[in-house]
Amino acid sequence: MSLRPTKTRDRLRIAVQKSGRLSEPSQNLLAQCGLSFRQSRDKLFCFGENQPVDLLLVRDDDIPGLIDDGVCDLGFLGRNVLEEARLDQLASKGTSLLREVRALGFGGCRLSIAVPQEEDYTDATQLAGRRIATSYPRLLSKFLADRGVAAGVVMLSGSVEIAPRLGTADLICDLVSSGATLVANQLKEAEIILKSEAVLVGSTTAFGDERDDILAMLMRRLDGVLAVRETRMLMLRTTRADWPAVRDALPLGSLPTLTQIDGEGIDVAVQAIVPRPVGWPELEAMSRAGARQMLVLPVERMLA
Ligand code: PRT
Ligand code: ZN
Repeated sequence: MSLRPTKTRDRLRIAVQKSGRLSEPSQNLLAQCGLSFRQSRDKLFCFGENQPVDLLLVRDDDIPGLIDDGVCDLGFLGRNVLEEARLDQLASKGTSLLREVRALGFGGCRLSIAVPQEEDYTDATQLAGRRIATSYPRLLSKFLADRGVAAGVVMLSGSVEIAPRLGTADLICDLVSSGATLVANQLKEAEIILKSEAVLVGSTTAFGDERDDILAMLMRRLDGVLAVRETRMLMLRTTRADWPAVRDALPLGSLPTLTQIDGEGIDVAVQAIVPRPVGWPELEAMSRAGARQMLVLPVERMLA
């Protein structure tokens, strides 16, 4: 199959990180959407077996360009890489077609400026005149410009955290998740520049061919998968007399259905779709209001 961009196509092509943090969760998400693939011998291409959706396995840094060139229609990417690429395109071309289609809820991290642990950091004015090492020069420069701070931006493509010890920079601006890497390098988080997670990236231009319907199918399924991740089914029993108090104690946003379960009409069963996990304090509040036999269940599939 040719990978050259063509004007019209009847299959959707998605760029996925070949190996790395986003590779497996991205492919799992597509599997949850009911898509199955057959991988090519060179492991660079996955042919969609049950839907007209194929995958191209690449380095994450190549994904913005592949979408921009029309080689791929969508991609799974960290918001940090997307936003850096968008700023880069805006600076070089004055425009960017890249857009965040959905936030996916995995690969969470922060792009942050870190300073030496012993530094008493109060605000961004302290960054003035210092050299900051980063792989995200556009995002860092924008942050500094927005605050009117003049600092040096030192571009490094890797091992940013050791730059202060090597003397190539004073501070760093890098991705942080647990914070362990910063601690190991005697640094601490001072400013969060961007809160990131994996996102589905696409282009602002419509396809005008079969891909529009395939994309609509994929988004319907993806939204279903993303919605049920947080959704819980809550089941409980109560009496008709207690129901008003129990209803008031239901987690915010619950959609309850009431069923009468005995001839006298005293006991009722309640089923409620709750848009997020239900914690012990909420169950205890419902119990105080008169709820019994409470069950919280995960939801496997949901189609609105
Ligand atoms: O080979 P390829 O170019 O495709 O992969 P890559 O090495 O560029 O990317 P990869 O797989 O490391 O990360 C892909 C995406 O995962 C990133 O763009 C982020 O959106 C997201 N992500 C989430 C992270 C982290 N968490 C993360 N902790 N990316 C990198 N890190 C690194 C960070 O750079 C630092 O070195 O982990 C270290 C910090 O981690 P903590 O836990 O010690 O704070
Ligand atoms: Zn990369």
